[in-house]
Amino acid sequence: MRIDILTLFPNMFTGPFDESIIKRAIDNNIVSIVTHNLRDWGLGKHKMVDDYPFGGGAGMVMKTEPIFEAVEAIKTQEGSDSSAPVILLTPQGRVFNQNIAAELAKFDRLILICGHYEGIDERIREHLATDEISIGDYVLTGGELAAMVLVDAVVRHLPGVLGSEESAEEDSHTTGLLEYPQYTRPPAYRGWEVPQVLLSGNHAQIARWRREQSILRTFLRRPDLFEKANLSAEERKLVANKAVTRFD
Ligand code: 9D3
Repeated sequence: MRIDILTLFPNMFTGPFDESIIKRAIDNNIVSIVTHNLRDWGLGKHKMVDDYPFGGGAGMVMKTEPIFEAVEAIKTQEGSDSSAPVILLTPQGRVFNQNIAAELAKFDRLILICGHYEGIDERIREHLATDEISIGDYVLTGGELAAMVLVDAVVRHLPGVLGSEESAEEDSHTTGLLEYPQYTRPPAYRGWEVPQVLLSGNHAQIARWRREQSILRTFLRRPDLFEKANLSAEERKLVANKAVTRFD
């Protein structure tokens, strides 16, 4: 997959993509992440990329021409795949989630546009972007961190990025439940003990305990996920019997 990112702050991307799993994916040629400085398509000798809003008001608006011309130039680089989604990161977009990440991972090219300043000329939204994505209901200073979040979540889905153990583990997220508590050595630290069942070696019992913990934890912390979770009648009863004791 190739991911092109248009931004006024390309340096913001160097740190996060130069570590750990994303770095390995890049080194293994599973993904190539190309940042482009929008300033390179800026207008005039000042390389202008933003301007005052028509109708007045506070803040600056990102200009249309640099972004259109940047996307058109980028599209012609390396096989002009015109089916590549052009994704605008914006607080007004649809809210990103694991399903969207999996869907985006199926494309062999993505083009991301990071907004900055108070906004972006509406014609970019209307005539250039094919998708608009927000990463949640809080205000960032720009689309860059949102683009990094999106890239990280998408790249994890590409074949060969995760080990077989990790990708199997991903299924636990697809069950729609939160993860069970994990422990490692030592078995006791400052008197805080690891649950006995995990030291028992009884794998059937361990599996049952973990499933139960996942269910109870999801019920208590994420009622929205619990409602949608794929649970047996027995498992739902378990919660009715056990979880209530927490509210006593
Ligand atoms: C004055 C109204 N503001 C909207 C809440 C304007 C505004 C604030 C911050 C417009 C853009 C931004 C910068 N944020 C993003 O570009 C952004 C974002 C976000 O702020 N939250 C969650 N997801 C995203 S994706 C891009």
